[in-house]
Amino acid sequence: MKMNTPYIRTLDANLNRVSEGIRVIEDIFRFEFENSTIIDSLRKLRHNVRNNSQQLTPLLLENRQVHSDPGIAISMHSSMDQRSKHSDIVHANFKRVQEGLRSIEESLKSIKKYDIAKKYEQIRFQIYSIEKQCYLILSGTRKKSFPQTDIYCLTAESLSCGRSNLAVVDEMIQAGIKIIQYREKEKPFGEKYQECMKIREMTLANDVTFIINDHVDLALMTQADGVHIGQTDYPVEAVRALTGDDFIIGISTHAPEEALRAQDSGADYIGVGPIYKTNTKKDVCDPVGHTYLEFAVKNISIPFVTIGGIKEHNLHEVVGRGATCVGIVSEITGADNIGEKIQTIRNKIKDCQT
Ligand code: TZP
Ligand code: MG
Repeated sequence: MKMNTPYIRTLDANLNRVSEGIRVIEDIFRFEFENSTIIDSLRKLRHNVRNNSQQLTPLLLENRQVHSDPGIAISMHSSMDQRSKHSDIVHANFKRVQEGLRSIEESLKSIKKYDIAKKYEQIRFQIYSIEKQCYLILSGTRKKSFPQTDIYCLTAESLSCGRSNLAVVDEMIQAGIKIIQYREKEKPFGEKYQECMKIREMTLANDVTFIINDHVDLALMTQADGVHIGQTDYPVEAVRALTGDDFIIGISTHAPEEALRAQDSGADYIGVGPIYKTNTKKDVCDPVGHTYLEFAVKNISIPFVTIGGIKEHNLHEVVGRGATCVGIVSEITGADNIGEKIQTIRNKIKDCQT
């Protein structure tokens, strides 16, 4: 097919500009802030910037004319921008990335590649949301973030072989778990409050992120790190207005549209599931299977927890498909030896990743 060279060259230049801009920000968050959540999100987007237009690579290279580009001469004769602070460099590069993405979209539309243009529009929206997260970190407003970890544990007293939530949480912490959700549907609020106050103490002392299921009021009262909500709960934006920015909000999702919406709404992480049939959650929808997990692995740039019916025996199926953090309830709370079970699961995850 005959292609319009100026649009191809614009596309080529901006794909490079966007990747380079993302890389600059990524390196600052890698070496200066050591923030793995931001690094992972940016890395994923940078790969998508390349992969989404892979089919056009030969065309882009054939049309590249570095020496006759007047933009290069102008750039070589202009003085270097003076940016000293990391925040200035990050800000300037986000703008560069956003402008580049917009230009990519327009070029793709001009050569009638509408489907690919849509993918870059999606990346631009994701970049807006990561820019906000980076800003909050740089300005010192945000101190909490979803930890980089392999297992997300949840409580379930009725599935804990007679052990209390507190005893189970203690074993999870001793086994090195880095994030725990308090999920308790049966008890009166007064009791939940007392338990969460105790768990807050235990998790703070051990640098464990503490999330409370369903109840944003309980999470705020007990100074938990965050709340986990469902699709039919209050909207993420409304919860955020109540909690402020230094608070983790997670939301369960069951389909690609829900995941994309959650990401745009400023959620810090999503639940992806239920992958398999589970009896732990009562109001649960049918299993979503592996296809939705594969979508999330490819397209979601915020952290996500793969959950629902995950056991030692099927772990390899989800980790093999790219799940990096698994949410597990009954397989862990119901284990004879919780510490040993966690270690076994952890080893299996590692084995699948190598
Ligand atoms: N959200 C989606 S499935 C689920 C939750 C809380 C329950 C998962 O429990 P289990 O025992 O690991 O299947
Ligand atoms: Mg809920």
